Amino acid sequence: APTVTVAAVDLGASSGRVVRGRVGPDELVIETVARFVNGPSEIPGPAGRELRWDTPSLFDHALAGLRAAGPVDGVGVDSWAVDYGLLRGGELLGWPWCYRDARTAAGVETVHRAVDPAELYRRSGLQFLPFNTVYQLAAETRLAEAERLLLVPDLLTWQLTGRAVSERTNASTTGLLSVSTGDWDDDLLALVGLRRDQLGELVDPGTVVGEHAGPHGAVPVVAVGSHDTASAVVAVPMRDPGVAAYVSCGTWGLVGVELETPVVTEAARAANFTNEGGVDGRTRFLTNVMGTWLLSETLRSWGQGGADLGELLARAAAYDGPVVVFDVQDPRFLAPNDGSDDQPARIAAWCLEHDVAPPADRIGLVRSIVASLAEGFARAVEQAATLSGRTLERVHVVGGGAQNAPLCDLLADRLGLPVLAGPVEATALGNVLVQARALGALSGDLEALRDLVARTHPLREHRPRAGVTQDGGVVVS
Ligand code: LFR
Repeated sequence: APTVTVAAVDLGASSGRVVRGRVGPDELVIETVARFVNGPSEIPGPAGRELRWDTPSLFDHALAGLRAAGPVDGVGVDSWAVDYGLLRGGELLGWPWCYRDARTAAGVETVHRAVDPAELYRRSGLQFLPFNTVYQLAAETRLAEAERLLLVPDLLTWQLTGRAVSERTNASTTGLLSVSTGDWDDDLLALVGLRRDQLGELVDPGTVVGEHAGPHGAVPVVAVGSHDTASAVVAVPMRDPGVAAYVSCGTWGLVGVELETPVVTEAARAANFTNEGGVDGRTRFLTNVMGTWLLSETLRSWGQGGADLGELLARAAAYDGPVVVFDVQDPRFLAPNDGSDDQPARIAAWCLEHDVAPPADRIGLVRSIVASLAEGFARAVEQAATLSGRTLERVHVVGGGAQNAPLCDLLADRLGLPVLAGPVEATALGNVLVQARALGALSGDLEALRDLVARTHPLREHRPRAGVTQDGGVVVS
């Protein structure tokens, strides 16, 4: 099989990148050719501050990255889930809303008045997150005007090719796709006032969607697992998915296991586990844990951006003062900092409400966040095992969190299982791998793709430390 060179556009909530990958049966090398910051823009609206994505600028960065990547054999796009753009006459009807905007509360009420949450779960298999597209649409005022609704990666794919599709892994995060048929649920579409002809044709990862007329000639655009988490799970180097859990840790920590068939039991719903669509028809049985968002917003409130995170984490690892393990899943942490209320203040308020002293200083706070994330991840791993009836032997951590050694150590200690850290760029790798297979440079199932990752990317093993079962902190909840 020939070697191919492909470009992966990977758009995250806090940063985006364009990665060039060379892939063949024994080769998987990626190089980041462009990296740019992202984040919700706060713009004044009739009802106060609105959080929206400046996708025109974001896509301009992606296009510049594609030019910088030089000649390639394919392009694939992935991004965070649930958010969408509305189009009319080929133009955006305003910047896409960010899922962290508070407008969704009203949408949740509207939908749950019409359909019982237990019934919704049976239909879509999706965990309850207040920002699932179905709730956003119930709060959307411009849907009737729109000719098209495209999720964020499909929007860029449309811009590149002129073809409107709904890639299936990301479509599964809307709450509008049937977990049993894999097709849109007409009753739920009707409930939010969405017509099938407003949606793009459903396509599976691996489909060649069209061509992008780039500066170096026409290039096929390949649908990948366009939900970033779906791409990340492709590149989790699990040798035996039956005994491994994964944590894809970036802005969010997505914690779960891969299944052949969905689990839509009442117990799974109560634990807020989702059945999102994976590449090759697999099920991503996982739950959203708050993730490094807690850290990045804390740093942002200190006016520090991301620059000093490495140093702060190193100091936090050596910190021997009191550590508070708080509930990272408290919904108060979902919203961005605002003028009067930021993440450190919310954590302090949580502590006071639970009769524990808030962290005394910044290093103590960073350490508490790391310990609390590890606790949140550990609980989710245990739930994934119980709900799926599996006995786990190891946990993989991929994404930026794989670089956070204290986090991986605490997770290993708490679970008494080895944690295998890496690759950091799992999402981009998953994107590149699915393209390479679609273009004929690779063959085989996900295990074959993961084997290539394992052969080309060394993992760091964090063994549970003897006698350490938690962080020595106060566990309250
Ligand atoms: C991770 C992610 C999660 C999704 C959240 C919001 O980047 O895609 O999987 O729940 O962002 O879209």
